[in-house]
Amino acid sequence: SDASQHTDFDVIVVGGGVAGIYAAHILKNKLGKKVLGIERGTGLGGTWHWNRYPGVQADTDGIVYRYSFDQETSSEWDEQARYQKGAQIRNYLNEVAERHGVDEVYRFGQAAAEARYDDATATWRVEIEGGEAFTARYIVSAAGVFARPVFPDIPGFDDFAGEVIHSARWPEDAVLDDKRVGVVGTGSTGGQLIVAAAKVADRLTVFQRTAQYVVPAGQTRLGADEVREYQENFDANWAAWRQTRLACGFDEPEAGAMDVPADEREAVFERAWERGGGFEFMFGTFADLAFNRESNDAAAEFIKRKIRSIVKDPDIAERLIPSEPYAKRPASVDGYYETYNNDNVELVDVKANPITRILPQGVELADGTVKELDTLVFATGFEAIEGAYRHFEVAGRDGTRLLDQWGEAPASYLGIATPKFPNFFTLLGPQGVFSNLPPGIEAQMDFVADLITWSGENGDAPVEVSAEALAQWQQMCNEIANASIFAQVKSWIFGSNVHTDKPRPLFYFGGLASFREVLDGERAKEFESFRAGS
Ligand code: NA7
Repeated sequence: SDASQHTDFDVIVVGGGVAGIYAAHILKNKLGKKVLGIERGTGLGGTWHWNRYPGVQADTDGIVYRYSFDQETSSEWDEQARYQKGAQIRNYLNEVAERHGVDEVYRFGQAAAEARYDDATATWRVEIEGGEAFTARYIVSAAGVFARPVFPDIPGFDDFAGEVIHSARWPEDAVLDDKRVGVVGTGSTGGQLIVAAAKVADRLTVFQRTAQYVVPAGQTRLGADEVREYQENFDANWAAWRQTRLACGFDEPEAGAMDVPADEREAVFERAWERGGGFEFMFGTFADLAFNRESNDAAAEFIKRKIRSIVKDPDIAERLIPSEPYAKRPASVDGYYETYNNDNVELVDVKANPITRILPQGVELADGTVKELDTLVFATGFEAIEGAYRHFEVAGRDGTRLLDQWGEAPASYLGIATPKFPNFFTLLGPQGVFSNLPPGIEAQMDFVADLITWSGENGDAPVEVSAEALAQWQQMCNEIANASIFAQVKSWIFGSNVHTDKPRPLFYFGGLASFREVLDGERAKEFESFRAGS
């Protein structure tokens, strides 16, 4: 068909976060495509645009929490800081986009409301909120992993006299100084927020449902020589990191925790604790904490001992000690447990004593106690991945809805392609790679670019993944995920924070290096799995 002559754009990119910016860059500058970017926010940055709560920062090292295609950073980036703050990452993403002319293709403050595939012309029509519509041959949906914040279902929200805030929708003018603040949720977000809020609030009440394992982040300053070494070997460093599982920039050990004597094991954990970093503690100490229960227990026991030694009040320490295995996305926050030694901080166990309703003056608990508050913050997380499509309706061949196609077992081949959705590519769709996200995104988008080029070389043949290829991928993802200890706890990685009775593995746990091998295998077989439409 020659439908391309009638489309407004070659490609529409939905979302302007880490993934969307890279997608728009590759499509515009490498492939020379006519690109439209659609971004709901008022600026670029995605997760880093929306998350502005006090204390927000990356907990993956700055040397790897960035793109690898452009060695420059940005005016606010602190080359010597181990971790960048949220505002620094937001500034970085915006400056990278400007440097490559990517910001120019975006329309801001306009959400993609609907996308519909027309079989006859092999084109997509995307409608934005307000009704304007555009057509394109391809869609790259970089709609976000954390696009849909979730609030708990507690009655009385509207009665609260003070301010109710979700951590991912922080109002510019919100201040916690000298306020009576409540924080619900103790995940990665809650941890950062709790430490920051405790420093300024008059009183901080933490409402904890499930205690988590939190190791120190280890924010520190790199030496000038370390920074130089990193910059001089930039490409070689990245080439090596792409060959690892997590691509977090640390060495990944071969040995399991039970392969070494107890005193050595203890010493390895102690060094990792001193250095800080959640992924580094979980994946840089021993190879098998996520897969071997005995190894996992050893790490968990180590952290439990740390909690008991840091937290002065033994009752509070017991409440902070997790009863689950160490198997969520690993959290790391400097000063987390120390914060509970502060006089202005109170810990409420809402599993034992749930919040029953919100009153004008605060929060009422099951035992009748009322916690009076000026500001109530929900750091209660997100409906990961699928959530982005609750307000973006995507209809593929025969009008099939994307969320219906995914159903209760969301899966896309390589996190990229779903049967019945020709020329529609997700970045970090369900069952994409579990790794440090920027290099995972680059790997996915480089592959999508190759698919688009291949289609162009084949008379614009629609690119559609076969059901068989997806079924095999899904089976492998499920097998690996279900063998991991992560499957034994509820978290957004399994969608089980929202879909509580229906865990669904949302990631491929085989690591980035092997993920990239699968991509290369597809390239070598000339995209054999993507010819369902032909
Ligand atoms: P998470 O990791 O999903 O954490 C959400 C937290 O909120 C967690 O402690 C939850 O407890 C808690 N929560 C959720 N609902 C409730 C209710 N109804 N009552 C009490 N507590 C509740 O989200 P984050 O924003 O911290 O992190 C998301 C990702 O962003 C993170 O992993 C990084 O990749 C960056 P639960 O454990 O469910 O009992």
